[in-house]
Amino acid sequence: MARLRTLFALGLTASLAAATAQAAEGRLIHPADTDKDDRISRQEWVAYKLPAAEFDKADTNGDGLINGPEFVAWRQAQG
Ligand SMILES: [Ca+2]
Ligand SMILES: [Ca+2]
Repeated sequence: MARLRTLFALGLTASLAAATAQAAEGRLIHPADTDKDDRISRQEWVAYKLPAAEFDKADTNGDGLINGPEFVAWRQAQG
């Protein structure tokens, strides 16, 4: 019984590690991210001479920051 519990704990740890790895892959590495928090703020977006109107289109979850997946989706929408 104790052995089963240990196996379960190991499985849980492994899935948490996988989730962390996926989040890391979603990191945004972009020169506009001048404070290197892996998000582009509105100030960073405008400072990088990107159109302010496009910020709202790119920020699909409306949290005021462009994360990696949002930026990739916006770039793909640009064609
Ligand atoms: Ca930033
Ligand atoms: Ca966002």
